[in-house]
Amino acid sequence: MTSVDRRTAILQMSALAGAALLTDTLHAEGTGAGQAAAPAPPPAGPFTLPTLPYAYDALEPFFDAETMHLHHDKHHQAYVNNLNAAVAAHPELAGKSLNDLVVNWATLPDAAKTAVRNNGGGHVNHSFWWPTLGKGSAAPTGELAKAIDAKFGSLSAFQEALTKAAMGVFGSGWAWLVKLPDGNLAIEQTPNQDSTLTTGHKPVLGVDVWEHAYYLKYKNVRVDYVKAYFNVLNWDYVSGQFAQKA
Ligand code: MN3
Repeated sequence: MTSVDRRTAILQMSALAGAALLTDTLHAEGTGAGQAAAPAPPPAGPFTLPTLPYAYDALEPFFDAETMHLHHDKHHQAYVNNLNAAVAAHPELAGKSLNDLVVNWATLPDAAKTAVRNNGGGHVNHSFWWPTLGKGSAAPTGELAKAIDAKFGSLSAFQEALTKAAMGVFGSGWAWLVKLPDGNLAIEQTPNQDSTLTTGHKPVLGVDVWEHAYYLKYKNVRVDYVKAYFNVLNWDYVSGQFAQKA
């Protein structure tokens, strides 16, 4: 049908059915009661879910495969989708890097702040986190081993301090080992999906203490999950990353 034919057909239909039909149609569209379109899929970019750098069952029995599927494929994906939706809704965010958005979320327009803080934070935190897990060596090496000993006295004292911080997060959040601008190590907590990058503190490693990270396997016993975390912390990777950081 050509466009002229289509217009003719529409005019004929209008003439036959009269203004009442048109009014009904408009009314139905306005309320969503007519042929409502399915919700638009989230934008596919600019941000994308990184692939898990090991198999979903690679961290068994400490982190179970079902939790890893949900955590990576659903929770992390949701942060990515919501961040992409925020960027689509706020053209002034276009072209900004993930780090730029997360570091500067507080300077963004009010309508975009919360979405970027929560979902940009969720994306940056989880993207950082997955590669720090795996079954590497049982202890830090090189510069990181020296720095942990210097700051905490021993690896076990550090583990105790991080566990205490993880247990002390009220509700959902993270406990981190960070490198401060002066080069010193510190343990910090962030609520929700706040990132330590916002305060200029570079994460070295961290433990996600949102219930989505452990509830299927560990129920309400967060301390057992934190113990398990130390069994899947990839010290080789973390030590290598630390040595590379300026
Ligand atoms: Mn999580």
